[in-house]
Amino acid sequence: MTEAEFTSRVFSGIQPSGGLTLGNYLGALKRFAQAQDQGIETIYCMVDLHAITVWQDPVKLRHATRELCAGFIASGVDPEKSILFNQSQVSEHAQLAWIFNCVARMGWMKRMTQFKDKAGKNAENASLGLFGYPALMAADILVYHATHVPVGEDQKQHLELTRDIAAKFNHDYSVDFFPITEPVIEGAATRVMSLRDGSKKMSKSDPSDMSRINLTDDADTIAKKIRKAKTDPEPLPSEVAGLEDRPEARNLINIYAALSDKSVDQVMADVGGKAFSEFKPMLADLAVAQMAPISDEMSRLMQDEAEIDRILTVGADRARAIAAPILKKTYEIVGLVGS
Ligand code: AQP
Repeated sequence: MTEAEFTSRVFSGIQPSGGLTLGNYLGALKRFAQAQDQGIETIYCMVDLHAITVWQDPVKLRHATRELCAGFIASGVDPEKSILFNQSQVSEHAQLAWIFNCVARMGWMKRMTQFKDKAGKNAENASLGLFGYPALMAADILVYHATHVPVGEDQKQHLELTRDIAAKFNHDYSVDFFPITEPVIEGAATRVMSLRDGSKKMSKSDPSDMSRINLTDDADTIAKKIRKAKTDPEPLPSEVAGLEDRPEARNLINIYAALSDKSVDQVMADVGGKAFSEFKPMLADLAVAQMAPISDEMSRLMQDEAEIDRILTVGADRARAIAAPILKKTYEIVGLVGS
């Protein structure tokens, strides 16, 4: 089998490790819905096994998984058109991850910046799961022979590792079995930054709630967070080049561009030279107009948890139908008896 024979298939996932942020929406969810609407086969996963690589309260994890499912649907992912499920219901992910634990090298894992960031100074005390996170992520993708993975910029290194694992497996076993996956990191908001610090990624686990816009924030909260977002004293520059070395201004412009589906150049043509006191209310209005309907729809969907669970189970059955034969073939290639 050559690479060209793999049909286009999109896979991506999000951790139910807290509430969804504007970063998750612009960097991932919005683009997931766009890929689905282009008619490509799309598989989207709530990666709960990834979430537990750091401590999760069980009650909160269950809630966050269902809320994440509501977030996917409210952002335009249709469970009829896409396959939508939670990772732990399809055991093939964890089974293939074990094979990849035996393919990936310790040295590769040690280079992962996300591990270093999340483990912090006390790496000896981090879970083994956090260290092996990228092997599970490679399994998530490759158990479907996915060819394209839309993600934010922060996942680039993990996707390079996915390619390395696929290539090493194919090489070690002299097969052309796993595709060399393409990361799809596109658009103005591949890295939405914290509203309090333009050098830090907007993240659902940041201790400061003012650093992020949550998909569940109401209109007043969104407007307040944008009004209070850190900026510098200068007005916006008149050209894109003037945004260099102004990370907070750049971030707000990127968010505006992504929300309005315009390029950064187009946005600068519209708002260049304005004071932040004029620009921030424009951005707040735009954010509220886009986010409020999503937040309302999430609340509506969360009123029927049984229906969310049903959607996840149906999605898991559909996912397993693709994953099981690929895992079986992997076991055969590896030489495991009984497969
Ligand atoms: N700030 C961001 N800008 C653009 N894209 C982002 N993504 C996350 N934050 C941003 C993208 O969202 C998808 C799912 O991410 P995840 O939940 O699996 O993990 P993460 O990247 O670690 O996100 P968080 O919010 O920072 O979670 P925590 O705080 O739990 O670690 C990915 O495609 C990611 O690129």
